[in-house]
Amino acid sequence: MTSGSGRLIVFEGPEGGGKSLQASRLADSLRDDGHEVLLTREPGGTPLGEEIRTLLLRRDGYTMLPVAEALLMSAARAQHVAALIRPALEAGVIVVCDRFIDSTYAYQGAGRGLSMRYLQVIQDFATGGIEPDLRLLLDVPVSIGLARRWAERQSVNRIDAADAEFHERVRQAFLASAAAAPDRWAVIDSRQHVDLVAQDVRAAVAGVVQTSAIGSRTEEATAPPDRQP
Ligand code: ATM
Repeated sequence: MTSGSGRLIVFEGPEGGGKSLQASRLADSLRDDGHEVLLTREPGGTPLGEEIRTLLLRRDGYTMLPVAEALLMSAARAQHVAALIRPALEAGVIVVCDRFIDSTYAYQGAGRGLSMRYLQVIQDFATGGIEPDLRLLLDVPVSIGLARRWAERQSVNRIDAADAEFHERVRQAFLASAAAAPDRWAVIDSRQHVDLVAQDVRAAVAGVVQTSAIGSRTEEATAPPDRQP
C-alpha cells in the first residue's frame, strides 16, 4: 500500500498501448471530480529524472549494459519517489504515474534477463517500499503496439528499437504479473477505441478512488422515473 492518505495509480504495459493519453484523460476526469491529482511519468518526473530519461532513451547514445539500464531507471525512480510521489501521497493527492516498478520487472527482468531477486532489492531501495494501489495494464499485441510506435518514426526510442522477441517477453511478463495478482491489476484491452479504453480505466479506478461523477451519472441513468424528485 502507499503511504499517507493519497492513492498511487500506475499505467503499465507494452509499447503502443496509449498509456500517456489515458493517464492524461484519467487525471483530467479525476480533477473534474474534485480530486487533487499529480500526473507524472517514469523514467522522468523530476528534472534529474528527465535527464536520466534522455540518457536512457536516446538512440544515438551509448552502448548500455542491462545492469546500467536497470540502475539508471531505479536512480530516476528514487529521486521521483522522494521528491514528488511520497510527499504527494502524504498530502492526500492522487498520483497518476505512467509506468513504475513493474516496468523494471518486465523490461529489465523479463526483457533483458536480469535477476528478479536483485531487481526487487533495488526497487525496495529506490522506493522505500511504496507500492501502487492499482496497476492498469493497457495490453496490446506486440505487432499492433510496435506498428503504432513506428508510425511516428521520430518518436521511436532506444528501447522501442529492440527486437520483437524482447517486446513479446515484456508483454508476457506484464500479463503473468497481472494474472498472478488480479486484485492489484486491471487488464484493459487497448485495441479498443480510446473512449472505450478510458471507460474501462475509470471503472477500474472506481475501486480505489471515490469517483463521484461516475457514481452519480450511473445513478441518474439507472434510477426509475418514480424515484426521481
Ligand atoms: P514510455 O514508452 O512509456 O515513455 O517509456 C519509456 C521506455 O522506458 C519504455 N520503452 N520502450 N520501448 C519502457 C522503458 N522503461 C524500462 O525499460 N524500465 C522502467 O523501469 C521504466 C519506468 C521504463
